[in-house]
Amino acid sequence: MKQPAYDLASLRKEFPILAREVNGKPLVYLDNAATSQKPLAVIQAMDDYYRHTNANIHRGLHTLSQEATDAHELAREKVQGFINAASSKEVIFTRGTTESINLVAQSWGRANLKAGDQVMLSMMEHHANIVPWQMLREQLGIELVIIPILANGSLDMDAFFQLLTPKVKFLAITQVSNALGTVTSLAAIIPMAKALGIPVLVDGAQAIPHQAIDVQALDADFYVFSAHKMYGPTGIGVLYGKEALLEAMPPWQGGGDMIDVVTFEKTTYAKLPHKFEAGTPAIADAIGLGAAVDWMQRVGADAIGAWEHELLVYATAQMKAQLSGLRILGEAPNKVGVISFVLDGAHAQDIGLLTDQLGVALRTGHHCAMPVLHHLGVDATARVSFAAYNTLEEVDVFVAALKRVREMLI
Ligand code: 7TS
Repeated sequence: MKQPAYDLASLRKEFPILAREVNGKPLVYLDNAATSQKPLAVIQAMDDYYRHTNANIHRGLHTLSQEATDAHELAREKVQGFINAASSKEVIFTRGTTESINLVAQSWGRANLKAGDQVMLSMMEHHANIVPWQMLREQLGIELVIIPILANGSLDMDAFFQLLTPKVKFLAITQVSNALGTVTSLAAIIPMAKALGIPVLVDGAQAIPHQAIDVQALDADFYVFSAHKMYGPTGIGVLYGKEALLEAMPPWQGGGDMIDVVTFEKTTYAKLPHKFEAGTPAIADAIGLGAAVDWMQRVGADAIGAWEHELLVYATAQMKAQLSGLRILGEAPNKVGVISFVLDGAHAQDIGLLTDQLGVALRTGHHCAMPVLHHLGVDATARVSFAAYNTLEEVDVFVAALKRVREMLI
């Protein structure tokens, strides 16, 4: 078995929460696709900000306000470098993936789509990349076309080519499915869409914790993600957009900070990126995101993904060898470290409750991806998802816990 490219034992010590016990057992945290744990570097950056720098930004001439503004904008530059955006103006801070997609749907969508236009999604989108487009359908009368999946959880590329007609005016697609772990073939999909002049939004929420991202190489028009799934804090995320598109889009929310001049007759708007950042932003959270970017770059995003792949291969093999009545949902050839599964005779909720008794944190339910689970014929699964700090020993504890669950329930 390969080892990670980094020192796993010392990396684990950077995460204080991993030292705690749950129900009298050492915590085995395998719910990383829901949210990852946070390293000291992130916790301390936010603590430092509140202890030494806290002030509102872009508003005061006083020293603290300027320092806070500088720290906030430095975080934006870190994100720009992390995803290789051409300019920091292309990095809009939002509350997370969900808010980023709603912003694009309501701003770009309302300005550019009309009744009968099609927005293309895939079968395995998170609800965050379905419901905003359904709301737009109610508002504008657009249509949604859905790229189906194959039995192994891969995208049906033949169907994609057939559905990609001139009626499609926008493509919003996930890079990685949170429910199945499938990595979609964006290198094939995006050029096809771009050849027809169709702008593409990539939901990177489940991709960015596991690999280096280059939005220019991808040629995504919009790329969205949340800090909390990549070792950063909750409450902040990113909308990357190509500058020309963002320039042409109307603001979404109005308020302070996003304006140039306000009179009761007319208001002019601030330049990018502030045009899309109404109100006092999540300053400490942006600084925490910047620290998470530094942390991931220090460890190496690709090194993290490579280790998670080892965990995926090991866990999949152990589960198949040791558990009868197991069905894994999603076995695409290109997967991240996510395993969604059902066990004959054991309800997902019972698996969740019983494994929690043994200190193992995993997720159960529909994972906010009801359409794809229904398509695969289940209402709920149990799901484990790996992060940089997980170990082979933790996989063993998890598989042993599942064996106990089987014995208790059947
Ligand atoms: N898109 C994908 C692919 C996701 O996995 C999630 C969250 C979101 C969007 C929404 O992100 P948010 O930060 O705005 O909430 N996925 C999950 C999950 O799999 N379990 O909990 C949240």
